[in-house]
Amino acid sequence: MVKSFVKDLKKCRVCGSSKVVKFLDFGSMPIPNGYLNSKELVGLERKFELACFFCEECYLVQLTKVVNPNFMFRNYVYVSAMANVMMNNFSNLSHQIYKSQKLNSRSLVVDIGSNDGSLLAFFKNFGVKVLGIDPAKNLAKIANMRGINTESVLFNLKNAKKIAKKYGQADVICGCNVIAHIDDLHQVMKGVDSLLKKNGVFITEFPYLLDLINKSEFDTIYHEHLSYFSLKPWLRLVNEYDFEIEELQRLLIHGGSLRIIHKRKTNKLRKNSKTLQYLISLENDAGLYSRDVLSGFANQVDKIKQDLMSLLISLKKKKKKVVGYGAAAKGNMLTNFFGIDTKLLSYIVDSTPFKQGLFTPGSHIPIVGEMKFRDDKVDYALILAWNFADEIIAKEKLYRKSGGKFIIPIPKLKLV
Ligand code: JHZ
Ligand code: ZN
Repeated sequence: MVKSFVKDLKKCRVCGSSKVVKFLDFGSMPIPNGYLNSKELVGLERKFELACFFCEECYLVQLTKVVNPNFMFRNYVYVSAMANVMMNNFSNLSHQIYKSQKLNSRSLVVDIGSNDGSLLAFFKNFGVKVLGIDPAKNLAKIANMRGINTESVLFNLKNAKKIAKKYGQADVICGCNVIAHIDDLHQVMKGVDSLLKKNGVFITEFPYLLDLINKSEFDTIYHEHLSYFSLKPWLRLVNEYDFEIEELQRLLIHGGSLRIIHKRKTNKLRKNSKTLQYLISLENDAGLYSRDVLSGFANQVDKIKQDLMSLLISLKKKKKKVVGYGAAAKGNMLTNFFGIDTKLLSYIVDSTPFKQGLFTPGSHIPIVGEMKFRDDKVDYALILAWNFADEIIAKEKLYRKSGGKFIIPIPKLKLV
């Protein structure tokens, strides 16, 4: 039983300041991965306020309404292994760390938010010991079945201590696309601090606020993502626990992410990042430290809405068959915020077996497998998982050969 569905944060989750001000409001939205079965379509569907706040003290962009993680993540249908781009990214990360850290069969790699064990499977292939941590019981089960030892718990100091006692301290701790989902960032850092060896590395990847703003990626703002990091607030957080950034890499994944490699200040092998100050200056130029500049983001969102909605409405008038492609969480944000339902999109294609047969939250659009799409005569497919547009377009060559067109909504409306 979920005790309370939403908690209201009054202070910044990094610096504790109460100078936290709203700059963007999306109204009430369903949870982004809250897919429904046909019976649930008629029942009560919970919606929660979705608005972005800016901390005037440390510049963290964040949500202050925190939907209970037990409600949001218990039965999680998002599976990392569904996109090759993700797998290539994980393969690249494991290679980089295996080599730079000179890992061996005695080394332990822990992954926070390990999902189906996809990242750890790469480390395991190198012969290192691995441990996944993920509160989603359904995914931990899949990971354990494929031989990736996974503890199904939330990551916090208490559980980190238990894990350190049971498995020993880790040489490497990864947290990819998970830190932004955790409300109590100080618990994460305390947990990392207690579980990581003296000379260990802590690696994180998250969607980068600079890309979100520059490329109008408003639909990556949803209840699961509680923080939208730029480097100043991130650095402030990790410095508090005596970690420093050794290396920063900008990744194309998820519309633009950062990979950050941290070591303890006391680690004698630590080097200083060469790009940190450069990126901070780019963030400053882009207005990420100014509420007024961030407030202008609403206009970018409006422009995307107008362009996309007028296209979809004109296609409907012309009686074209239009569907969605990729039932991503971000797609649920976009369809709900723009008011797109089955009148405009007949269905959404998705390769994730867990999602097929279900309906999207709020917009109630049915999700079908790729075979249905390939059998149908579709005129236009709106790529809701626009971050994987290249992979999807390459996969669906025949659709385009037979006259089908793809619509890419972000960063700017494009037809291919
Ligand atoms: P995708 C996820 O968000 C979830 P989402 C999470 N909240 C997070 O933080 C971000 O990532 C970063 C499908 N697909 O990854 C698979 C096809 O059907 O963009 C997925 O359902 N065919 C943890 O959900 C969806 O698209 C394909 O060929 O917004 C993509 O979802 C490909 C490539 C994907 O993330
Ligand atoms: Zn702050």
